[in-house]
Amino acid sequence: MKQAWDKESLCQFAKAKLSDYLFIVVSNREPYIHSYQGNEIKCEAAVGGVTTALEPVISAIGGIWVAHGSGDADRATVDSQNKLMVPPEEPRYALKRVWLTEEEVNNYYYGFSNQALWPLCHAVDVKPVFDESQWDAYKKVNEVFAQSVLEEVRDRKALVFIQDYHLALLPGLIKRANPETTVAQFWHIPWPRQKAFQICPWREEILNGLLGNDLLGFHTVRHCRNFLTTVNRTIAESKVNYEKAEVTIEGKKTEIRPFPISVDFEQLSKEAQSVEVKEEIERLRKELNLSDKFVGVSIDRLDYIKGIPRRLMAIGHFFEKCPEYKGKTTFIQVTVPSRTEIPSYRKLRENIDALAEEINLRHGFGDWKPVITMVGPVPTTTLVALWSMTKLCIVSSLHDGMNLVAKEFVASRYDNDGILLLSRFAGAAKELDDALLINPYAIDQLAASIEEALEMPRIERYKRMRRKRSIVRENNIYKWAADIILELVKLV
Ligand code: ADQ
Repeated sequence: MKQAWDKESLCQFAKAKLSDYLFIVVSNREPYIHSYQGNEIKCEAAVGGVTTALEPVISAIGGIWVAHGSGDADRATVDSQNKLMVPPEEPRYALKRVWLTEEEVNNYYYGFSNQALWPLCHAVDVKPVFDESQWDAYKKVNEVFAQSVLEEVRDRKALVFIQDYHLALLPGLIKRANPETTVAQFWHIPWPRQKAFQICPWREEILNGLLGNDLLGFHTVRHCRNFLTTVNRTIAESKVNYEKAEVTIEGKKTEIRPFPISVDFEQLSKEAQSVEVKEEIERLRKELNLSDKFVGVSIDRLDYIKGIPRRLMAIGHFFEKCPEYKGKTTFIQVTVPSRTEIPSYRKLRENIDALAEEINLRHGFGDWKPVITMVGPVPTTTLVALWSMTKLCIVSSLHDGMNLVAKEFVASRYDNDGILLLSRFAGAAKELDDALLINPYAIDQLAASIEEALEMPRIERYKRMRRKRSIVRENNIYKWAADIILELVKLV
């Protein structure tokens, strides 16, 4: 078996390749957030793919992570340059905070980023809102980030690695001010088809911002191609080379590459075998009154791209079509609320609650509920317990850049059992084609796939899960970071 990348090998590799450079990571969200709890200050670490992959790198070589300081005690914990050393238990790199007013956050984050760019990049029911003052705030905030980065770079050899769609103008701003700096960005959401992107009134500014990058990464080849076509048809002076996947404007080149993000496979697989997870499974079975019932699980950030209402409708159809499963199968839907300031997100929550209630009223009896909903952030032990105890995990996004839940579920199943129902429209479907691939819009077909999953012979389940596990084991989160570094060092 090929040796997979791990934290240790990634750190060694980063040290060997990047030590001569000032390494700067930029993201909207900070890796550590400080908040008051009474008179005490509490520090919380952000969990997620990006911190898992980039914190070992930046800790190994040192550097600066620039992010929006959003905690109420963030200002109280930085020095006069808005910096503090982190991780708190073993300080290795500087977190530099950028300050934004409440109005800027409303217009740049909840506004342009999440009501214009987010729906623009996802082919879903919600359409983008293009508001001039939100766009102005987006430009201003990108400039604030640029200034913070440029203060650090000055005349040093620097590599700047930007995260996501909140900062589309930042690469252009850095490159124009300091052409010697190497700039890369990873776009965590899909890039839409050219025709869909054309409705954006500021499409040229956004593309020119992104073309400030030397390297621009997406999850899939399809997103890369969509981006190349969008540039080709929008920016008259661009030269697009599809074969090499690069764009040139006035001699400045941007490479476009797929880097499918992933999870810490070994860590999740190990955690799934822990005593804590076994105890958590027992607790959940007792508390949720599951005894030996088949369990289906879905875990999502509460977002309209995740296709939760249609999934619940399919579960309702499934019980109508297969009444023999009544009393024997329970679906657990875990959602963590997000962007609750945006009306479409609030409405979604109400819609989900009403659908779950309706299914329970229609099909439930005695103390058996067909659907159990859990709302709020849940500890990893509970998530891993849910993935470990379930017969099937349903990921039915209408459109999703990657979807980490699909890979987390696979990583948790060290027993090689369990079935993944995975939307064809999630980036993860490209790698995990041994899942039962579904069309999340076809509610009857999704109901039929649930039945197929529950009836699937054990040997077939094992075969499919083993293949998926070998893919996620190899293409893990450390490989994601190593592949980006490898590409970056070719450019410097
Ligand atoms: P998201 O849209 O947030 O990410 P996803 O990739 O599914 O989507 O990641 C969500 C993360 O939140 C997972 O790690 C999951 O375990 C966690 N989570 C979900 N519910 C939770 C709960 N109740 N409690 C605690 N944790 C919970 C965006 C893109 C994706 C892309 C990622 C990474 O939309 O397509 O995969 O970035 O690039």
